[in-house]
Amino acid sequence: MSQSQETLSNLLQETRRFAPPAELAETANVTAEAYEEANADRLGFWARQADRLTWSKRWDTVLDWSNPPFAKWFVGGELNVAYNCVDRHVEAGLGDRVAYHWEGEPGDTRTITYAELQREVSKAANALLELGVRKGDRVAIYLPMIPELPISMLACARIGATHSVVFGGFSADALRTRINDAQAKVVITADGGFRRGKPSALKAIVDEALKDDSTPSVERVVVVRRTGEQIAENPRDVWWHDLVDRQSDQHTPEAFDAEHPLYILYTSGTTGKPKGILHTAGGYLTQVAYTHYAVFDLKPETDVYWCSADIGWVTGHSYIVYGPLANGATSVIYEGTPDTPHKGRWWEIIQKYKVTIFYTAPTAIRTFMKWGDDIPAQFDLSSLRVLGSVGEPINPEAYVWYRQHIGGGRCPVVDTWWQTETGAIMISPLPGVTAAKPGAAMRPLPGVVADVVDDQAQSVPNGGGGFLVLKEPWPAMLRTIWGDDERYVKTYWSRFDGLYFAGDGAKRDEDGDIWLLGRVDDVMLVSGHNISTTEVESALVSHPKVAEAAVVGSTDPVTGQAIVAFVIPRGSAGEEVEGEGFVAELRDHVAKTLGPIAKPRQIMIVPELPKTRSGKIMRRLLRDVAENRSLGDVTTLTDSSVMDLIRAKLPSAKPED
Ligand code: 6R9
Repeated sequence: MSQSQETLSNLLQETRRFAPPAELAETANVTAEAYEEANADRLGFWARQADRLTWSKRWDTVLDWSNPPFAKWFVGGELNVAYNCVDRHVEAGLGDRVAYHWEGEPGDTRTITYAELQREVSKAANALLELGVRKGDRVAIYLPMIPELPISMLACARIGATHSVVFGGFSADALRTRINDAQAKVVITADGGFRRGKPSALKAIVDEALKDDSTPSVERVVVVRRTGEQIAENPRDVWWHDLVDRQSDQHTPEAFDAEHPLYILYTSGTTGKPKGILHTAGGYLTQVAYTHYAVFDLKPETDVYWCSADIGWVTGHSYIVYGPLANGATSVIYEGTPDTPHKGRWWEIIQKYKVTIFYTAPTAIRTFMKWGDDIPAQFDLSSLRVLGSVGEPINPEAYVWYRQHIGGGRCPVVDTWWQTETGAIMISPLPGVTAAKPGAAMRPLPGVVADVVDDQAQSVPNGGGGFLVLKEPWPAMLRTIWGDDERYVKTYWSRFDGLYFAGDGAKRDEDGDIWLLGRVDDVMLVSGHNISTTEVESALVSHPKVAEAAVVGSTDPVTGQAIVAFVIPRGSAGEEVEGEGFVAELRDHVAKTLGPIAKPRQIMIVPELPKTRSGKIMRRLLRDVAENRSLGDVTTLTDSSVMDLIRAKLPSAKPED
């Protein structure tokens, strides 16, 4: 990035700091010494974290990096991931501890202890074996947020089958592509799940994906009964309750190699077919367990932890299933949407289960800001002690709102940067150590080596902007793209020699702390200045009447690209937001916050923004709108009618000077 990026970034100065509460700092699981310890001996540090797990055979070598970028961690070691997540806690006398408080959207609940989880996972493992699933086979899992989802994942892990969870909101086409790429032998699904008070029809989508022999690898489909809706039955189908309930609840886990494939998870990206990100057993479990313990300061005896993500995304894999269970945590799982049956549902869940650690995404936080402060205020959230954020850069205003209105001003907020590919959290404050800045992911965690570099791969000085890279391999790193080593090398390791390129823009502030600026494809070039969408969006969201903003660069004959903003007003802003006055006020506000160069050419007031199903803003579609093109691929949108709502707003939103 050019020098001009620096000038702009420095205008958005953040002076607020939130030091850890004294009590948390005193009792924190991880202190500042961990950074020094890892710096002094990075591999020794990771070996000590791996020792928190139970291995059937200890490794000989911590890392084999003789054939980069193909890493092998804990070479020669053997373990069973499901044993580590379940059985060992039961053996340690913790069988009565709750693993999951599950809350269905209609209000039905299920509490599962570690002892019950051990029986359920064993039965499901025996069922998969009966269906002929063996070590190394792939199993596709297409389930709603019900207990059978983690149970199925753990059953696969237990017998050495590799799971591929496909998010329940994906279409038949998306499901078919993923099943075929992984050559899945079995599909586990449900008749449906509950979303917004209605049963969804999952099984019909599976039938559509599998029709006319278009997925030849699939031998059987296991169907969980969740909604009780009528479904079409097929000879290859078997009901979960017919198959699993009659199995023995005893199963002896076998140890697998540390590099045994644990799961494949597809990321869509902007171009080409989805990439099957491959994670393996030992390194992955080591890092998710460590980061869950360190970043959330988990005290498994007393904490109640809730990550609101869907298990269909990597956040759910690492921080609902593998990390928390490896640590023997008690977690909450919620099936449905935050506004069913009312907009306080999440806060009601926190109050009910006395949740102490809560992990969610900026998109959710901004939605709650839009709905108004009075909603969380109706609930008792005093049990909370640590809050986390993931998925997108968190705008400083959203951060402060989250801290204040959810955390009561007393809970540290950890902004955690990572990716499906990294498997685990990489950059984040530590709640008992870091004086966090709202909007900054701060520093790489102990054992992680990250940097911000320019296009010549040189580290930028403090105050500079550039590309985020990872300089050393880490235990939970992806091992390859399933079936496509060449694409793995090309996508992540070719832009900078010997460095992992994350695809994100970042800056380093005057203190050396890292701020994420969004995907590099989203950076705008205005009159020769590189301007990050994230910074303009944060400036807009810092206006008291703005709940959410998305910014794109639109082709402009004069400036090359011009900034076009889409803005959702806050719930309380009411009528005031209609009309020219408000738009002018916002443009001035951006000019004051960031400088005149960042003033949007055009601002459109819209009711919704297009988001991917994991909650990330789809700027590509907004660029199509801004440039008056027909829309590109909308299949990953949560709700495609959002684009019609935005289009309907267009005539009134005329460009200004
Ligand atoms: C975990 C997850 C990865 C991309 C990543 C980045 C964005 C995630 C972030 C963040 C800024 C954070 N991202 N966390 N950007 N601050 N705390 O979201 O994985 O779905 O693979 O997305 O998400 O752009 O490159 P995934």
